[in-house]
Amino acid sequence: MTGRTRMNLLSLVSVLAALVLALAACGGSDDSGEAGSETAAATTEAGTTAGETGSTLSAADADTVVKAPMADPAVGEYTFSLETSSVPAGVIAFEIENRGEIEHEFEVIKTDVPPDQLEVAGEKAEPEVGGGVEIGEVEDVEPGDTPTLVLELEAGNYVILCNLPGHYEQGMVAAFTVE
Ligand SMILES: [Cu+2]
Repeated sequence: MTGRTRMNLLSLVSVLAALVLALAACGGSDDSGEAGSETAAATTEAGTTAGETGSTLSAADADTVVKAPMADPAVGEYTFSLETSSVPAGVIAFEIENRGEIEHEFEVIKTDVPPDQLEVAGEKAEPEVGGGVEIGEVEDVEPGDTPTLVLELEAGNYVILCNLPGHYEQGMVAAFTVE
């Protein structure tokens, strides 16, 4: 083996090693950096379009299940009757049930604005005003429908509301706290 060949072999080895390292670094940052946001987006999208459990999280993943009837006739058409208003952080499965006579929505917003103080524009609440962030929702919940919305929730203050025209203003909102 000549000196020149050995040099070439050595540099080939270091180029390969550098490539492997670079690939490993790329893979690693993708996994840690974007997996979380993709999960949240997929959940929101599935909840919005299909009105069913998110594609990446299922009810089987839930740390906590919260029965979440809405429009119970004993309370009123424009109401939520959440089983609990406070849960530990983690994966929460909301078992929604429309017990009323008209269509509603189930929208989860992370916000520090109290539920009765959201801004209203036209006939709708503007829960993003004041820093609110929509975490997930199920639209078009018809009477008798029982969709499950599965979301990963971090600690903080949330509101759950129905934002069909006029429904928020008639009181269709509830406070929800994640500890
Ligand atoms: Cu409603």
